[in-house]
Amino acid sequence: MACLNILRYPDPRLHTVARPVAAVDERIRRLVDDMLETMYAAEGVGLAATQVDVHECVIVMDTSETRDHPIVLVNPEQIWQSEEMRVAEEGCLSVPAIYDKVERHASVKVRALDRQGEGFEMHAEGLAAVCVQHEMDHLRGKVFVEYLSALKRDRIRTKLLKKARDEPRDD
Ligand code: GNR
Ligand code: NI
Repeated sequence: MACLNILRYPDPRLHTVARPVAAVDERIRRLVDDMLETMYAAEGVGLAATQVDVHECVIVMDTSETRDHPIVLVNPEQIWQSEEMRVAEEGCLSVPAIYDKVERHASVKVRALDRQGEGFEMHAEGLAAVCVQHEMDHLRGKVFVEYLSALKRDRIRTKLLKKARDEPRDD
């Protein structure tokens, strides 16, 4: 397994739209395992392949307290959403140290393939609902800061560009 580099906003590659996975093969299973290692190392509750510069529809999540319930979603489709909306504070591993409120569906149903290529459905609420909607946005090239005002987004962009300049990473 390997820990992968996470792209940081405003990297334009975060706006790439992911393509569906054609077959859940050894290459995809290796990607999933590397993404899980990367997510746990970064202490995130989710990670989309887009964030590690792989533009295929793959998400990993773990919203358990105990950090031992990995969920793998390949080619996820949202098949239902509650009318009820909820505002929650969000963060993103691609937008470090920035947190702000985003309104999303309170609960959703998602259909996907698992690590073995088997179909399954997941009903998510609470943090899992926030997380799966946040991750599916990444696959469409959307970062949560795009829900914020242009003023906030520009301030975040400037702050992160300055941080990247002052604290370069070798990638
Ligand atoms: O680790 C993460 N925490 C989080 C908290 C509130 C709402 C969404 C998230 S997802 C984020 C990891 C990440 O960036 N996934 O794309
Ligand atoms: Ni994110």
